[in-house]
Amino acid sequence: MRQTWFEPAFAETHARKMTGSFTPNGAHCQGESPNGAFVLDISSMTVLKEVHCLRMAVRPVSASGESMKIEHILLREIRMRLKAPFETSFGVTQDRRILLVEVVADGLTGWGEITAIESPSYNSETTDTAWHVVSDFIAPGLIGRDIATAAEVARLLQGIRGHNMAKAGVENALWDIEAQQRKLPLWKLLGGTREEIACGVSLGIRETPRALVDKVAEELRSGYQRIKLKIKPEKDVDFVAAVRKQFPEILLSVDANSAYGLEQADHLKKLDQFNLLMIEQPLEWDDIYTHAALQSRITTAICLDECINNEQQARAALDLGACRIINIKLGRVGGHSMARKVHDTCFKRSVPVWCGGMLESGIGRAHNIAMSTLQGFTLPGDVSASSRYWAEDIIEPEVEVSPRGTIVAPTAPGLGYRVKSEMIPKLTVRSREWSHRVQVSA
Ligand code: OSB
Ligand code: MG
Repeated sequence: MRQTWFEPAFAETHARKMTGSFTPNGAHCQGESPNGAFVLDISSMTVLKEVHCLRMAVRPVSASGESMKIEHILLREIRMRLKAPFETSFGVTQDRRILLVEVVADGLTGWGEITAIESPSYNSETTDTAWHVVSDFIAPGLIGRDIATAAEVARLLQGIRGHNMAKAGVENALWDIEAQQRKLPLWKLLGGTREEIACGVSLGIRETPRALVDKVAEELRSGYQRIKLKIKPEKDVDFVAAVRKQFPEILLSVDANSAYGLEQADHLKKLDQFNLLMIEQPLEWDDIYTHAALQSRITTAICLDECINNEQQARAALDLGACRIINIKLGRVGGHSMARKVHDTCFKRSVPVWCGGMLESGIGRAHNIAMSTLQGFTLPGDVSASSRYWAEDIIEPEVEVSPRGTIVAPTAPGLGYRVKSEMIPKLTVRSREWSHRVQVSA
């Protein structure tokens, strides 16, 4: 039998009730107690010194002594129309089919948004695949479970391969609940330190360079700190040249959403003359390796978006020299826990990160704001005002951007915005719910 002492914060959370033995096994501690087996993930904790006998709770409790019993899960599909069509290299979107996840645990309600889009053209998930995976695997796997922290959800769902966006919608709702339980704004629970986050905008492809320049001027008047232009073959160099000529000093970047191949490296190299902050995801959505070859041929920093689905892939990309910046999207990496791990890995290596967007409703946007307060988010994100997207958003207050191009992090516990539950039924086209006693579907 060996005993381990953990940092005080860990002792507070787990070291209360039981005695058991354990063997450190990679990032995991496994053991047994009178109440059965337990597994502890110690990857983010520091073991100070080992002694004889491990004291811990088998049913883990949170720092406040509470746990979250997942009593109810409600999955809804809502329809929302963007104010204007948004064109990327993979298509045009205007009518969003958004999945919302509402979870009740210990009497508190938390909200998450599944950021999958309608077609599998950004990554492999869609609104419908997420509906399927939440309905048939995630919700049945979590309902009735008792967890100490939302950070445990990822491990509970690790047997479900992929489907990060579906998982993130559910995990993030539990983060909202945990923050409410601890009476903290979510961003503080996550360890955020920025009270104000820097905002940029992502501009869809336009018909002409002139139309694009006019749009950029409008966004700059609103105060946005960085402009990102969507590009694709035939709608790239001339458009970027026109914007750069008109605005020589602004922070400017481009996003190709995998529209090019390495054989177009010489063409992409023409973008080097425009002093861009980055070129986002020029090559295949799942090909880290070839981005390394491209990065060695161009001077503009590559930022990976689609390619980075977890911490290991972030490490691989950085080790290979496939990018110099990473865009973190909560959905793509599977929720706040993994987003924070990707952030921490980048921060340790002094690699800047920023928060990407998926044309979210206010709920997803509020989660993005919380994540963006972590210290490594040093570049302006694609998190912009509700009114850029929607005639009316589903949260209150709506997300507003200051004339300095920032969003001030909310102070209320949890997400920090009220979900306008009176608005949701009107937008809902289908729903399904689970409770820990009976399964009800509608
Ligand atoms: O690649 O960042 C992307 C929207 C949908 C799918 C992919 C992307 C985007 C955006 C929009 O760029 C960002 C936003 O304003 O939400
Ligand atoms: Mg992108």
